Amino acid sequence: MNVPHVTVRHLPPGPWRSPLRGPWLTSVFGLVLLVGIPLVFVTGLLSYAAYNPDLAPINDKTPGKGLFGFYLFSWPTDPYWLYRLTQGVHVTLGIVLVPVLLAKLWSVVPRLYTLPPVRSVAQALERLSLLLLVGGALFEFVTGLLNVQLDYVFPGSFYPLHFYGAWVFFFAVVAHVAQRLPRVVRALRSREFRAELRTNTAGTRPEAPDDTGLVSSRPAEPTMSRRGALGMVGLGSLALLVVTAGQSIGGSLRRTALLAPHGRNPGSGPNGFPINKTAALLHVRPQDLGENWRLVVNGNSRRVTLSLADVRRLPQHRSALPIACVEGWSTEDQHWEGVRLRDLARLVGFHGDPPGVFVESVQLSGPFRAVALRDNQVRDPRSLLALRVNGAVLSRDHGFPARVIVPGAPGVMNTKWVRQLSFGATTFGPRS
Ligand SMILES: Nc1nc2c(c(=O)[nH]1)N[C@H]1C(S)=C(S)[C@@H](COP(=O)(O)O)O[C@H]1N2
Ligand SMILES: [Mo]
Repeated sequence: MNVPHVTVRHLPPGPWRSPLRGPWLTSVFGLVLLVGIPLVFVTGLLSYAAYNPDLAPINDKTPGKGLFGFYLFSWPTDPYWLYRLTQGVHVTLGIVLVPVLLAKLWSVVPRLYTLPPVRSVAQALERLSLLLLVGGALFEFVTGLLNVQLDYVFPGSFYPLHFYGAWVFFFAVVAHVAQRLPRVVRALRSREFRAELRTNTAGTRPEAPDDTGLVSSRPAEPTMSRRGALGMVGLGSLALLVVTAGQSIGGSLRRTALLAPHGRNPGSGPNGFPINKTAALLHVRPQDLGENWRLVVNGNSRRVTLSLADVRRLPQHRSALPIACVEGWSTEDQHWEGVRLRDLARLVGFHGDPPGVFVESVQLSGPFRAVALRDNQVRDPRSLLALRVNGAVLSRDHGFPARVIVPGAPGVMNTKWVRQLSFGATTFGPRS
């Protein structure tokens, strides 16, 4: 349907001759991204909040955030699988959207080559916003994928890159949607989705040329229907879902998680669940975990030093909690056993509601050797300094002799090889 008052723009003749390119197809891909990308964005922001960055400098991987931290809140401990869900969605959906993103870019790629490149100030601004949009999208997806697959390709700098990139991308998306939404609605109404799904290659005709300039002026013969193109992208996404989701869903699906860098084969037995970083990799010294290991518990005016035997004599409690990593993988509930954090607070004089705690590992360096936990996390009866898991003593790589486990929180908060707990530490800085 060609509305008379609409100026018809064609693509420059060139290599872009697919008869499938047109506003309808672009809008279908765009609509999927319009639903998916906000979910990825919001779950990403939640992930930042889940680190409790305002509690202590060591928790904050993006200290220069400024106003972009406006939304931060105390991360709750309920439901106990909260971060498992939000971060599983963030990473899995991000990966599953990759084929859609590529298809969307393919569908508009000729427009990125429009000549002359700039005709007016307005057009220059539009092209700049497109640059931020496309650049932002590629940047966010590539940094995210690299971090998940290779972790620490950008030592230390992944968090700020991904965080600021997300905000740039967000503003570019808002501007783009504001500009394009009426056109998308018009394009989606121009063809019936179900009719399109019934059309085979032979019946496939180019869309009517319009002012979007997406339709080729010399369309080639179709080699694929729109149904085929949508199916191909959909299958691509489905395939990625199948090889990814298992790392967060777990169970026997973990074996299908071919793209999961962590623990497709976590071993068997009580300690047979994924390990993020082994003791050897983090240079945790065996002599610090042996006979000489002591747990130091600090209160405002009291310090208690406990041997492993002492810790074992304190009241032991159980809780079933998963480990859920920022990289998107998580475990099913594991059955932990150990001393409640709030009981340890009581040991150094906090008899009412306990304060937050600064947790330090015997590990000498690395970003996750220490963490600050908020009072709601210490107060929760499921929060433990765990000594055992699934009926056995913790393995060295899971944090022997003692590790923290907290409900609802990112894996980062579950410090392994704990040596010191400082309750109510006002600065949440290291003490000696
Ligand atoms: N001391 C120390 N504890 C740590 C880490 C670390 O690097 N050092 N990594 C954390 C992260 S990022 C995760 S996801 C969990 C993983 O625990 P697991 O290896 O037992 O599965 O441990 C946490 N505890
Ligand atoms: Mo993690």
